Amino acid sequence: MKNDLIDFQAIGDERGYLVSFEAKRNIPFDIKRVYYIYGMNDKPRGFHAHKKLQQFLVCVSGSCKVLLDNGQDKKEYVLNQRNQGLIVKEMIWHEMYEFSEDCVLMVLASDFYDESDYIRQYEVFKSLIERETLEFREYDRATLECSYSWLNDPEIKFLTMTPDFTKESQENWFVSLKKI
Ligand code: T46
Repeated sequence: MKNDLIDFQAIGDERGYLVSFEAKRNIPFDIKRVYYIYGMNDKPRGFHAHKKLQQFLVCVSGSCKVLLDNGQDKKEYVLNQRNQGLIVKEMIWHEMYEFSEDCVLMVLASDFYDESDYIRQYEVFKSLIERETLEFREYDRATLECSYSWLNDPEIKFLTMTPDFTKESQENWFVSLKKI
């Protein structure tokens, strides 16, 4: 998974630091909502993905860990820099945990709160990801030749309920496809 951490310029002088976020300038979406969570304990939060929402997480006080999971790879991030944030795009499963006592996690979001945008069951998330990554291709002769060994693999044969077949019967079936 590519690095989703973004560093921001902190403008500092003898009075302290200032960090600013601007929609579509240093934040890659229009900001429609800002919220923050605080007073966390050892109970992890998150455990969902959003269908369309994009978010940007900044730990403005203390620290926490965030796990991002795109359905194929998982990556853990530590948020403990005031001038660094984590992009959480749509269809990314996220979990937050190991909050320090003083943790305040601020979130910039691309849309208003909408519970119907949430996917809160991991199995549903996984099946939606798998559907997105399915690739359709022509059933050509190369596929036919590969499929002979796939379909004779005992586990695949069992799972797909494929009956016994010969190369010749498979060839006849393939030729018949062209007539449809
Ligand atoms: C994320 C982390 C950091 C609202 O009414 N409005 C809102 O804008 C939000 C975000 C939540 N809620 C309600 C929905 C629930 O009844 O507040 C309750 C707690 O929300 P949730 O269980 O989603 O809280 P977290 O901390 O598990 O997750 C939230 C965001 O949903 C999530 O995307 O990144 O904060």
